[in-house]
Amino acid sequence: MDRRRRGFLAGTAVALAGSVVGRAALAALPEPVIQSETATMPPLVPPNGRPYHAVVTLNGWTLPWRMRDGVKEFHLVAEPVVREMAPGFKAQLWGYNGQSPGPTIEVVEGDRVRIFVTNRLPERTTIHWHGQRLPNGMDGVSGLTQPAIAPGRTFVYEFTARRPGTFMYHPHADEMTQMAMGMMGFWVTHPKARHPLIETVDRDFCFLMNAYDIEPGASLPKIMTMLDFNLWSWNSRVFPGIDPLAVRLGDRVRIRIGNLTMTNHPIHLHGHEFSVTGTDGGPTPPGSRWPEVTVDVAVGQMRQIEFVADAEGDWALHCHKSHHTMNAMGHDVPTMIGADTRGVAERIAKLVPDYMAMGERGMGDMAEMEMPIPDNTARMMGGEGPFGSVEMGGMFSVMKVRRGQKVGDYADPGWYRHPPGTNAFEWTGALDAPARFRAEGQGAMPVGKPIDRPIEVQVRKPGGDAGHAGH
Ligand SMILES: [Cu+2]
Repeated sequence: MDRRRRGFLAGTAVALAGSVVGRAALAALPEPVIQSETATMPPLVPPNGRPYHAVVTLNGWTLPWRMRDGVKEFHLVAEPVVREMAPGFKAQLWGYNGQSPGPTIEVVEGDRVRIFVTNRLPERTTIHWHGQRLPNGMDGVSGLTQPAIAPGRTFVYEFTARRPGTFMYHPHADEMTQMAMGMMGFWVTHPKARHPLIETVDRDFCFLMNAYDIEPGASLPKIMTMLDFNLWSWNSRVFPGIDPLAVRLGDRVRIRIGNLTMTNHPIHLHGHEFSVTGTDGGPTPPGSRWPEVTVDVAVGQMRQIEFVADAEGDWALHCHKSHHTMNAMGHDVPTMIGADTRGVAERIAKLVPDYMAMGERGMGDMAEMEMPIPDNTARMMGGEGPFGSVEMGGMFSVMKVRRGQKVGDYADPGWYRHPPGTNAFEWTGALDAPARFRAEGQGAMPVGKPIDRPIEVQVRKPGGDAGHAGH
């Protein structure tokens, strides 16, 4: 953690001398802080202003600000970035300040906020501050509330963060392209004092859900894709590239989730029940809360869930759409379960080098297959756990609840050591045939005699001739 914190302050946060913005303008601009690492950074303890309990962005970071005459000044730079989406797989995306998504912005209810947005993209952009109460002219909708920010130009947004809660930011200019390329970021406004609907928590995590369509072996997303994305990511990372959520046993935990993909994601947590304590519309009143283990986050929505992490272990946290816990693959693969493909691969391999028959026992083998994949491609599924492959990809992570996790320590504690005798185990005794097989067909409803004559079936077409009616 210390290594990371030092890295955050010294090694990886690089002040950028802009060639885009003139020197006179730079004198008034806060230096943009650029992040080059994909590791989850520790919470940014506010150095000034009203104190708050900072969030932790999964595989992300919070943007430092400059306090100037009581105004919190941030500088976002929209630019092409290289994002490592998983070890061994880098994508060419667009983002902010060196990463996609951009840095999380954290402010306090009532803060005056000034955000400089410099456009280093090859095309125009804006930023919309999703969910904020602000003057209409600061809403960031290209053409509607402002002219678009041309390449090379810097715009200033300024407003008071009026409402505490969970928000995000994203372009509102050529949205289809710019969001498909990864332009988005998280925004948290902390309450300025004790709030009747906002509890103090021990750990406060956040991430945005995004999706990309990148051919195996390629690195640039296809921006015309409407629905058939092949990479389902949290903060532009796919499992096993998503960091675990390290938690101390007994912690009250909040997880804030925003959805900027083109479909809904039912997010499921193992081992605990949570309630939805807020949306991008604000905190939910206690009377509206009920226990859940899965929360569906629709397109353009945000949800914050809360619970007490009272069960030690490694608990999966994932999207419940099973195709969203897989990485890029060919979609045109026929189902081969039960098919005997022995010999087929050898014959096809003579025509197609590197061909491999896929999944005759299900697709689980894919996780372990040492089949050749193109360079710069995340495996379809994998992730080595303590008992073998986790056989997951995409929107999957692990919440690691540990008695010994220190307050404020977000480092991965390693795999859970299960107390002896508490793991599922293999049965090694005798296996009698299950009783239900013997009972089948002999109960209160006998099968009856087999039908020994052909059955004639005729179909009546709607609106067809009644004379052809069958029976
Ligand atoms: Cu999903």
